[in-house]
Amino acid sequence: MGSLLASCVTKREAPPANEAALPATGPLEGELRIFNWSDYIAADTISRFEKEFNVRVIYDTYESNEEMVAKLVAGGDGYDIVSPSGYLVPVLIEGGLLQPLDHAVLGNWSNLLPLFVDAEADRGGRYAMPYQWGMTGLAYRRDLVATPPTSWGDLGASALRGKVTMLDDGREVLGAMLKWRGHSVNSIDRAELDAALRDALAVKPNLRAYLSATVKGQLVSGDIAVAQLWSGDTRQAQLEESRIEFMMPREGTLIFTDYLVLPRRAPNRRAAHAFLNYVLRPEVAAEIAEQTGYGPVNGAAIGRMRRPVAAPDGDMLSRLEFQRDLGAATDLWDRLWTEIKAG
Ligand code: N2P
Repeated sequence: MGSLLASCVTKREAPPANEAALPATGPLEGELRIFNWSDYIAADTISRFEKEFNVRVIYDTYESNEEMVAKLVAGGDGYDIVSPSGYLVPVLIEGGLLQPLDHAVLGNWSNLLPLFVDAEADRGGRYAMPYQWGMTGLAYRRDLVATPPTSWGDLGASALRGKVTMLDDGREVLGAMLKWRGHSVNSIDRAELDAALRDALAVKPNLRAYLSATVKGQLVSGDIAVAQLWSGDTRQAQLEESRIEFMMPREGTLIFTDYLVLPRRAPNRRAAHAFLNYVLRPEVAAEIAEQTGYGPVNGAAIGRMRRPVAAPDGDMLSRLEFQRDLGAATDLWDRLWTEIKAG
């Protein structure tokens, strides 16, 4: 992804002719193509939208930002909505890969918590609508570990050999190894990154695989005892197996907000806006957050949830770090991740 992104940003495709949002008013197109993270929507969100708005939705999923960006940069898939993490939003905007939002048709926007609207990914939401937030930590089966994990270093514990996974995501794997040694998840320091590479390669023989959302089934079956995993996906797994726990390693971890954006060439601009405004409804947002286990960014949704994820408090917050764009170091990270996967 690094080189793809870097080249598209350097080439700097001309931004859309009219930098102000083109109007998204008028009759909806009959089709909408959505590309979202897997297990990141409620069971009925799409079918209810299709019925109410008379739009046919094609819904595809991915497992990492890299996978999504590769498709976006290749330009061939005609998606109307994709869901990048916050650190990618400025890169996609800079690269001219997004179209601005038309706030005139996003009447439910004010339901969003100001904290998320004012986030540095895209202050005020010119291009990106906050969708959900979450954290990365360790999901583990309390019945399958002798002592609960406390540190990122526990992924390498020999007692767990073959019963451990890490996310299939370079930012996550290198980020965790950096945190383990007390560094930033956004480090661009060569020595710190070389150490993170060595640590990742040292932990690798202990791993069953690099796996993302799909690891849930293996935690439930007990094939995997400890997994680096996102908070919401862990909550989904906990509904099936109550012996699954989630913990934040003592060295700290990353917190993310994911956004909904319209790729520059999104063919169904009006239907895409209708979907965004639909997701901004309190009851729709509440259902999505409830069923996926992630944090709601929609203030009006919180009161409608049975079990809303609480915003991190002071002590937790001090150990959380948002991912940032790595700029020119993206290529280096990309090379290190390739080396880890191959090693
Ligand atoms: C969805 C996980 C998305 C969170 N299963 C990672 N940004």
